[in-house]
Amino acid sequence: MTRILITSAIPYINGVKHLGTLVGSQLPADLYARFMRQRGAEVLFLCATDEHGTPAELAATKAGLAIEDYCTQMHETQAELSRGFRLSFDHFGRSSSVQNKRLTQYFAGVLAENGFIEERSEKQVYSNTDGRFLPDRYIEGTCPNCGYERARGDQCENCTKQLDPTDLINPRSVISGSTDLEVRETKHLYLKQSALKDDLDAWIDSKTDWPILTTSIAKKWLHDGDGLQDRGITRDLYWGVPVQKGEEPWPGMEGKVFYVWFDAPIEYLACAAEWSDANGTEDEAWWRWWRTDEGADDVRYVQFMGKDNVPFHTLSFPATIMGSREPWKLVDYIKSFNFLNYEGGQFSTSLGRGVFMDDALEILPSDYWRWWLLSNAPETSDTEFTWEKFQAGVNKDLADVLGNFVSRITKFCRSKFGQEVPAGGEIGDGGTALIAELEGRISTYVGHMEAMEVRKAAAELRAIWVAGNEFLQAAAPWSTIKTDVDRAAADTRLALNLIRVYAVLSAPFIPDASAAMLAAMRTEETIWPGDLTTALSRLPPGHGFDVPDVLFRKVLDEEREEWAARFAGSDN
Ligand code: B3M
Ligand code: ZN
Repeated sequence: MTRILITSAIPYINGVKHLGTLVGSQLPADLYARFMRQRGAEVLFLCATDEHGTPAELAATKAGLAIEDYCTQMHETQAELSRGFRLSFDHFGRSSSVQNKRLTQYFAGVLAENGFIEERSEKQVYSNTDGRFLPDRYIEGTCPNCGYERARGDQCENCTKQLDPTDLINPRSVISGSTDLEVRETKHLYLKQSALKDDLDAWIDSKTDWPILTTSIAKKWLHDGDGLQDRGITRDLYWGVPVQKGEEPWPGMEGKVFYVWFDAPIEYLACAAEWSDANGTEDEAWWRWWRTDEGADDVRYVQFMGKDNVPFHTLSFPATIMGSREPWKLVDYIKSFNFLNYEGGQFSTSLGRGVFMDDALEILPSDYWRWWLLSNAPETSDTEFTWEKFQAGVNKDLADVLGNFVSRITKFCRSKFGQEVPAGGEIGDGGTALIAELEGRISTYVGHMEAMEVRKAAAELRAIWVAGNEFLQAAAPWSTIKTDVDRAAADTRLALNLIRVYAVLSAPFIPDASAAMLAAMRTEETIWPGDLTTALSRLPPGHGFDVPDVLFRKVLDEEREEWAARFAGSDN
């Protein structure tokens, strides 16, 4: 059986995520996981909260909570929202787990043994006003690469360049805003990524099937400018994985922790360990997903992430894995996404601009969001959420096409034949043509889903729904019933069966509606339709059904206006 390991970038713990983050990793990862499970693959789908680093500390301080308590609360909040969006993780872990601590310290130890870690005395920004060092996000300034004025100490959000705090022009403290900063000497560990450059280069070159978005970002940081830089992997912070060499102390590194981007990807492994521990399996059972000498050589490992995370997943994390010189699995495919913008600008947490996961579920059920976001996923370029586009997409695709099909045929059958699949007649020319069209479309759909071409898959699924509507419109059993009852019965039977097939095909996109359709058809038969003629006769004459409640309601103009005003943010 095909085995697929799927990870979504792990969201920072600091606060509820907006829809852009959701569609950039967790949601498409879920789509793929659900689809692959349906196709009979053995899937392990992992995600977690990214709990270390300065964003977490800053948010906890703002919330007036101890960092440990803040993380526990926010993890539960994010887990609840994931359930709300029906994200089907096999495990939703925490990068602050003991498993991650152990593995992070373990990798640091092996990397050091192999000569890939170097101690360097370096200059760090120290804030006299705040009485502390200002690593990463504790400092902001102008990006030396692109001139963006709000670049953070660890990365420029605008051009994705990885930075060190001392690179920033006109730096200021995020805690106090102070510019009374000085550069002081402190000791840190560096991962010698440059020593692995040739390995990384050859590895990326071998990935000819990766999306251009992924490889172009990787190659840019490998070859542009000064090429691949060694990275500082420790910080002067309280919260994080304490620096140790495996289980041994690391002289000179007391009181320091690993940099969040060192331990966060290791959580992908740790999450598998957490999952396995939670299921009470043997200690190293998860190795069959992660160690190529323990069976993981036939696992296909796919990662999902936004483009700003690509450098860390194509360079830094693979450097950690390669530098261990141990048979841990490297990723096989990286599906990356551009950004989703909001009404002509960016989503903004600080300004409350845009729709966040909790708001979204408060105003509409998750399938509405899942469908719109996935069918508009920012694959080839940045895309934009606007309330008008959202309203149009939901109303047309979900209410007018799919919802209308289901309601029309079930209501018609109830009124003319009763609440059972009618007997009589045989598939006619219209039905035969429909089956031929659907066979082609379903195989195209499968191709797009396997290739993780999310928008194309959504467009094909929509076309599959449209074909059903068109068949029904042309067959018009409400007319033929007057002259040819068998014709009307056979066409109605086909259309009722199509509801079940639609439920199966659509489940990865809209799992709740899919379940409602199956329930209405009083069936649990969810096997992927092979031969379509057979699949479309699974509900035989006499099989009872219910007319479902409205599957999808329309978004009204007043609602659209109200929501647009409500989520415009404090600067508007
Ligand atoms: N938490 C960044 C982000 O959420 C980071 C991803 C880590 S993936 C190992 O965009
Ligand atoms: Zn920049």
